[in-house]
Amino acid sequence: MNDPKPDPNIQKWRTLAEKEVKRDPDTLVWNTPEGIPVKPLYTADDLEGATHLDSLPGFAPFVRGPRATMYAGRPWTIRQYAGFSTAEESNAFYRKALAAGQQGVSVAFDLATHRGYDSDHPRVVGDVGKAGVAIDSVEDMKILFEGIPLDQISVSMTMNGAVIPVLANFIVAGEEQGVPRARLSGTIQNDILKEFMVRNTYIYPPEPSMRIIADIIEYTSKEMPKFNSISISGYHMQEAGATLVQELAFTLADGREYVRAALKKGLDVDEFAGRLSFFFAIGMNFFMEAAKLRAARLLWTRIMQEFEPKKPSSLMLRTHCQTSGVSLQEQDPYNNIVRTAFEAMSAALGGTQSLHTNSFDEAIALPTEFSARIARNTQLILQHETGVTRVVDPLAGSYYVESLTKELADAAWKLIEEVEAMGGMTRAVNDGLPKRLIEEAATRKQAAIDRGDEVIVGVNKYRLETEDEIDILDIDNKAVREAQIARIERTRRQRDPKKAGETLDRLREVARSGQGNILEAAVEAARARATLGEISDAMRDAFGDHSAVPKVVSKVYGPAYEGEPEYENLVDRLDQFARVLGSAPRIMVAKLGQDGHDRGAKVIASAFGDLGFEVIAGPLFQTPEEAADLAVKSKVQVVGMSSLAAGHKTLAPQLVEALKARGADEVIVVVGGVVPRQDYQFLLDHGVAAVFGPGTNVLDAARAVLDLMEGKRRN
Ligand code: 3CP
Repeated sequence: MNDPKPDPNIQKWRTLAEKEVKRDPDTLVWNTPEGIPVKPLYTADDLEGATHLDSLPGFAPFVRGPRATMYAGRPWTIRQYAGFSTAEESNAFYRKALAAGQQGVSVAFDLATHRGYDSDHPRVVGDVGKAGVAIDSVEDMKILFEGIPLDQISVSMTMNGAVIPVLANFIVAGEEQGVPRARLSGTIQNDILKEFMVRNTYIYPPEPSMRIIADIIEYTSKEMPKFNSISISGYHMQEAGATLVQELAFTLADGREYVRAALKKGLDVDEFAGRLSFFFAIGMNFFMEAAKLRAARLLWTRIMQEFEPKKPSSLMLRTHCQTSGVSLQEQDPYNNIVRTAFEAMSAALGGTQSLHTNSFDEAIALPTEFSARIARNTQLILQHETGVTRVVDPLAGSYYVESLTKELADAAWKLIEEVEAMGGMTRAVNDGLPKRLIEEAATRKQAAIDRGDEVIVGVNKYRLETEDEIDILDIDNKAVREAQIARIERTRRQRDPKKAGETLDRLREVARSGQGNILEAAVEAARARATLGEISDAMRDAFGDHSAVPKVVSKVYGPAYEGEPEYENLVDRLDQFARVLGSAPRIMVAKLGQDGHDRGAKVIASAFGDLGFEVIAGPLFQTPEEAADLAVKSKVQVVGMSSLAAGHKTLAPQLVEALKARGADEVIVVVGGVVPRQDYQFLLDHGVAAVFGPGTNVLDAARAVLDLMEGKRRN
């Protein structure tokens, strides 16, 4: 052996590096959106001060994974999130997927169900069956799981607003399938704080919402020992634009808040802590995402130690992950298969317990059978062909990844302490701090993409001249709605109305008085065939509805563009047009229907405001008529409707008609968001002036809106 002796002299490396790139190697440092400088080289020196290094998997602080053998003993669960319009269709999809290798079920509900409305409610005409399955009562829930043995297959349900009726329906459906609740396994999302921050499918105000969560934790810890009572989610924060540090910090701070709420109910920490679970997004920053999961486990142990649990499992963070939805692009969509595969690998290297891989067409519509198969196979190939499951935590000991783990943990801890100083997450959410920080990060990211600082292949670089059309799934929501209404009517006809009424009265009383368990009362109502809407309304009577005042951040997009001629020219043009008009051009950004995904709307509102528009941010969940009223009252020239949940073909024409009916034909309607190209002509034929699909550069959109306004003024 005469290998040269390693020489770790970093100064020598710097000299050589400088010679190679002909500039100071410090210029190669990449400042990530997290504020973490990523250097071109990491060495043992970077591990100084890291206290987490020598732990073993299965032992606190679980940096290397919650189980001793991890995937060598049992690979992560392949759990694809899906729901298609009706219970029948979704059931058929789950059964096929399970037969083809999927290992757990994960239900996506439609937005009407999320917000506690039955399918026959007039506010949800455009939403029923669109972005998931419509569930109105136990009858739907039973069909959803027909032939799926609920004592063997674990079921995850993404539900937060209408969490009580959905869980109650699930419990009763299990019972009527012959599976007592003690044998039901799975997870309910049940994470309301992030709804107030980013996802917006809340129903009730924060305080009663927190009580609902505590009641669910209490009920499941006593009655359903195999069921995870909550899935504390950072996923939606990253989707809304959060940095990984923000995602990490706010999620863990949310978790701490839920623990406190359960303790306040008088529960012992060891009764419920082992059944708290987490949910993170995995984006394209490959190593940092894997490090994030390691840091999350470290910090959760640190947080849980405060509560002095006796069981080691109470300190253990177990998580589901989903590959990033926002990283998917409409342009050149097959690239999304590659993106998802890298993200899935990163989740596996980070040690996730369960994983959803997105389908390549999900930037545009619900997955087709074809795209869903590729997404599932991405995980099967990872598990069976790549060998990543053979070794626990293979990234351990990497100077870079260990250093990232520490840096992420330190930065997130700082933010967690900031939240703590404010009095905890409920207070911070009420104050609006997390929402504001996330929206600023989202706007900054959009500016970086629009400027081309952040490259997205096929979108702002290497763009195709012509795009092939891909087959997408289009849902006839009228037929779904009619079928659902027929079933609700049948259920109401066949039930004992006295019994249904009495159980609802009892639920209302439990909600109002603060005495008793809400879920327990709702199970009785579900058993008596009270519908999801009726159960939600009984609680609405007691708690009221939450409505948020929309706020828009400013001076983030503009400063990122300062001095760029493209930006300055547009500002000048708008300024000149404002002089012609006698005031700044006015645009209303409208969110219609039950779709609460407002990142796009907020970023547009913020950027347009910086450019010189006067922006009216419409509240969430408006009907087309309500939006038209506000547009007329606010004397806007343009309404920009943002649609991310496939309601555009119903809601945009209704908005155009509602404006006409108010004599406001001159108001220009544009639509932005997740709109498949196949739908553009339909919208244009129905009075929409322009459509801005996914990946639209914000400056291009602003220029187009200005062109439309100038054109209108000339005619
Ligand atoms: C695991 N087990 C093992 C090993 N690993 N046993 C021996 N050796 C091993 N190496 C055991 C576990 O202890 C457990 O048993 C069982 O195997 C299952 O493992 P698990 O790790 O608990 O996995 P799973 O049941 O899949 O649960 C994963 C978590 C759960 C805990 C994360 O909460 C979950 O499934 N979450 C999914 C959430 C989800 O799908 N959300 C969808 C969001 P015991 O239970 O007996 O201990 S979709 C939202 C999309 C965006 C939107 O909102 O619109």
